[in-house]
Amino acid sequence: MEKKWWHDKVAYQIYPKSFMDSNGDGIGDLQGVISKLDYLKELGVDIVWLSPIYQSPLADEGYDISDYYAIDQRFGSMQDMEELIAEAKKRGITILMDLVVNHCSDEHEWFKKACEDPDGKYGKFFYLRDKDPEGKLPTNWRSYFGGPCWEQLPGTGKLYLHVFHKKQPDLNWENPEVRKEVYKNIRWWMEKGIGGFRIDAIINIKKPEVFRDYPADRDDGLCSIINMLKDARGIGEFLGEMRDKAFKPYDAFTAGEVFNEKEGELPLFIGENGYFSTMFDFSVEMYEREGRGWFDKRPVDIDAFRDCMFSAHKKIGDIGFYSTIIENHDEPRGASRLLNDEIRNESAKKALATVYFLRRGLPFIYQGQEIGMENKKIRSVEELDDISSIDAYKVAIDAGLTEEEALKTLSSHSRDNARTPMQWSDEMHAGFTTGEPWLRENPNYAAINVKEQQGREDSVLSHYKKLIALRKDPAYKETIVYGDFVPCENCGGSLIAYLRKGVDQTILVAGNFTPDEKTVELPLTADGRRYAGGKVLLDNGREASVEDGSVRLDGFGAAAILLEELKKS
Ligand code: TEU
Ligand code: CA
Repeated sequence: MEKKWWHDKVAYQIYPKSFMDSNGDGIGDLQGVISKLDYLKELGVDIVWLSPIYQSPLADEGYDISDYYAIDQRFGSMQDMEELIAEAKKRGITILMDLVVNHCSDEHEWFKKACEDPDGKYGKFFYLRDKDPEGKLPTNWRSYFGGPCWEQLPGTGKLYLHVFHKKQPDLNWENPEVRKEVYKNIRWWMEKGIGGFRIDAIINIKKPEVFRDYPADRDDGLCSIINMLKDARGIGEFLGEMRDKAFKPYDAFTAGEVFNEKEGELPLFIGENGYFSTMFDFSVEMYEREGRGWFDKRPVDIDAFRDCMFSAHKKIGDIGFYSTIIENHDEPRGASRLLNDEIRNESAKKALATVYFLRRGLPFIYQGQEIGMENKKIRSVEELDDISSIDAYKVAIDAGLTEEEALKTLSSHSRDNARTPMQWSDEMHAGFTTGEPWLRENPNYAAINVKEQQGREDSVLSHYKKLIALRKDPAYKETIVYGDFVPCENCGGSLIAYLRKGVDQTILVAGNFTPDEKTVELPLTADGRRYAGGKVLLDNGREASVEDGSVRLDGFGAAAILLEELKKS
């Protein structure tokens, strides 16, 4: 595999609205981010992905952009943005913007002009259809956030398509003018000195040639939008063009948010000369995908997590580099989702960090993950901010769940879980703001916060620092970044173990997610011998050792161990 500058880096996702508020209005902002750059530097972060900070009505918290060339004043100014890029650079940190171009906001100038003149230039920027006199919609597709994908184009006799919220009209990528605008914007931001983009919801830009109905899958008579994605062919033409015209000239780093790519498409997306540098490994999300709604998601435990991880590596092999995650702004907290109530302790959180972080791929840490932040209990529907969660609540009630049951579902799945204020200290509002936070903080901030963990050698935060340092250690870096991923298939329940095989060294990574001591048999060496022992490079404070071909782990133990081969007799 051709080596790239970003392969050995560590990335961190910031959700600006919830990261740090600098002026007491309860909303995180760019000056807040700047004030925490030293914290990120000390942690060992090289790449920062900023969730959207463009001008936006914030209907979907910034994933609905009304001006791609302006910063929303709640987050700051363009001057603040320039300062952030420059200050980050001084610390060796590269900034990634979020590229949200499947749709814009209904408050974008293009959409307003389309309403004024649907048959004119800007009408062609969107997917418009004439309204049927009988009121039948063009298709029965359900938007990701609930309800039909079609909405009346204000002031006209037409409908427009929105695969997400109605305030997020889909841009018509078939129109070369739209693509030209997108590429122009990408180049404009690259000129500002950013390192590249995380690319939002990109699989949705290609629609099928023929718009048709699919069998309804819920009582609302609608069908999942995924059906139309399956019929869409030829996304590669758009993505290849974007790569060549916008990314390549700047050698931009790009991380695609790709769900539902088709069988065999992985090499096209992130192989040599792929459309993107990398894409996220969403195998856990794909595993749990809802049937009838969020309440119907398949629970993920440690064994499911391990199986997803192993199959993802099998699938990607040497094709490219995944970006690895345990959470992001759309998911519940990794520690809450993957560790059940009985095992959610600091050792297990550090074990989880270990097994995900030392995989092959580019690790992304989501803000607060590094201190083991957890889901927040949702007490009432009024507390919900996220549009997707509000819909999921309704879907659960319509399906016959009680209010209590529906809220329980939301407490485990709501996107708000990831969006509560970052927990900096045990001061009021977790040290996030001196005002009233836009979203209630998790009441556990007195126990879980950066300040407390910074001073403690055995904290989750200290463990992340050690993981990052190990990944960058010249003695092991080559193996951790490029070594093969060899799963220990016979791990057993609630255990995860794999080898990273480099040119001349093998590192075992293992985690025990039970309170009891466990032993896992290791695969044999290439020439059929057992591993004799090993040097612990990192552990989570619990004991781990290798002897006679197996690894022994304390309850909740996790470690990275440099394996020693038995000398040939
Ligand atoms: O998410 C895209 C996506 O595929 C969603 O369906 C995601 O699975 C869902 O939000 C889970 O509830 C991206 C962004 O990450 C998300 O925050 C935005 O809301 C969405 O695009 C629209 O821009
Ligand atoms: Ca603010």
